[in-house]
Amino acid sequence: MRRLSLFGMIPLLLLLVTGQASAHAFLDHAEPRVGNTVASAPSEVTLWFTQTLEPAFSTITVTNAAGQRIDTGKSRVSGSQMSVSLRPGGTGTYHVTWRVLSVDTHTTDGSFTFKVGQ
Ligand SMILES: [Cu+2]
Repeated sequence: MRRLSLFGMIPLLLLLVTGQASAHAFLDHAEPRVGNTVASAPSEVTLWFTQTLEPAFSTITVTNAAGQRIDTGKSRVSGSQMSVSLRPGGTGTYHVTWRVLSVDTHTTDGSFTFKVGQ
């Protein structure tokens, strides 16, 4: 009986997850890729979202391993894509924090890391 009720829940959970993903702008993928290691410091970070963004209220902040902010502060939005240029930040773990307003007026945010060097 326990096993049956667990299987019964799976379609419901999938429905909830899918419904949420289509209702707001969530991070689809990024360059440099989430959690990845790149050989040299990138000159910009680009994020792709699941919905079209409102440029005025969408931002990316990037800090280097020393915690210094290395993004230029001017995020560029094109459709569901957003980029920001970076100053040289050296090696180590970079933190990317994003906050976006999608065209359906919902705000979402999140963060991830990638590594430079080693
Ligand atoms: Cu939404």
